[in-house]
Amino acid sequence: MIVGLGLGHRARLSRENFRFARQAGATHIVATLLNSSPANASGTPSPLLASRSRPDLWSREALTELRRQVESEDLHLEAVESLEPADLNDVLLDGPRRDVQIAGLQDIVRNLGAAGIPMLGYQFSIAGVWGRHLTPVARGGARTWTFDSPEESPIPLGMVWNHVYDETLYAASIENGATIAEVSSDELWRRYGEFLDAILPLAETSGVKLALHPDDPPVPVLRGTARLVYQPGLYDRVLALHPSVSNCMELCVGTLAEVPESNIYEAVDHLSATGRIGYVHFRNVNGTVPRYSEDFVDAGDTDMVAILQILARNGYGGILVPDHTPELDSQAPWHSGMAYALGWMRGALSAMNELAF
Ligand SMILES: [Mn+2]
Repeated sequence: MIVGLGLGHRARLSRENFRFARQAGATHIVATLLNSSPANASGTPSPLLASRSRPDLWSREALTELRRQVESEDLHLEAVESLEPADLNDVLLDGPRRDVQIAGLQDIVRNLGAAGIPMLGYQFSIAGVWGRHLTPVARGGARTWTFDSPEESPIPLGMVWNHVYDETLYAASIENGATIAEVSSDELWRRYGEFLDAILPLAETSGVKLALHPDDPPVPVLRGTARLVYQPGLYDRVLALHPSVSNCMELCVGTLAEVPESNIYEAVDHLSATGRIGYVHFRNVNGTVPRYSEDFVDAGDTDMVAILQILARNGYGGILVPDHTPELDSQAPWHSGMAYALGWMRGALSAMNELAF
């Protein structure tokens, strides 16, 4: 298996961070173009991120330049992760610009292929990642993301995830109390199936794999909207929707371990046996829905060595990235947390004779 580093928002795509990744032993990068802000000082993620379509960031030229920058530091650009909410809000909500946005997403996939980037990690989620707080509850008081089922409110108009894609609509909605309609599970799966039908044939001819992240937090309904993959078995339904070899999973071990009354080892065994893992988010967690906290790779409920052994037994030879990790008290909290996770992963894989590169 191969150890990579995810650079989880646009501001992290810097030469310094590429060099940091290489020095910490990563050989591959998963890059995010999305401008999602980390938590503010109180530990609460900024609730109102503006999202606007940025075709300039997703052009063939820009993606090629990103790959060139990554490769100039002796790294490979394995995937780009997370679509801009403003690029698919009407695909998620079945809104008036749905067909225009599908065409835009087809352009993105085409451009990734032309730029030699083999994977797109994505989520198909209306409420998105929501309700977590940075809390000092990991080992030694390290700050980490926690979830404790906060009270849910419906989503205002002009918003998907915690991103506002239409400020006028959003402002009016806050004024008059209007919210998006409830979305049933059947309806969400219908929209998702149409999305896959429109994108996957092109992805396959472009040499790009689409890797779906599970819904985090993994609950059936959040803020009045159904969730797609909130149990490991629902990936079977995703794979059954379309037979394309480009229809893959972004296997987030942490998210799947948050699922109550589910066995993470059986889940990883079953899913890795399909051969359809695009790449792995290698993350540990304490607890399950309705209350959990993310933890160090060697400190949560999951035996991550056992996870590696299952992946190895099923022939998985792809990329593992740390996803998130608790932050270490230091002048570089994010970097030190990541360096710790990367070192642990390389050590475990080396001991198993499973470390590639
Ligand atoms: Mn993840």
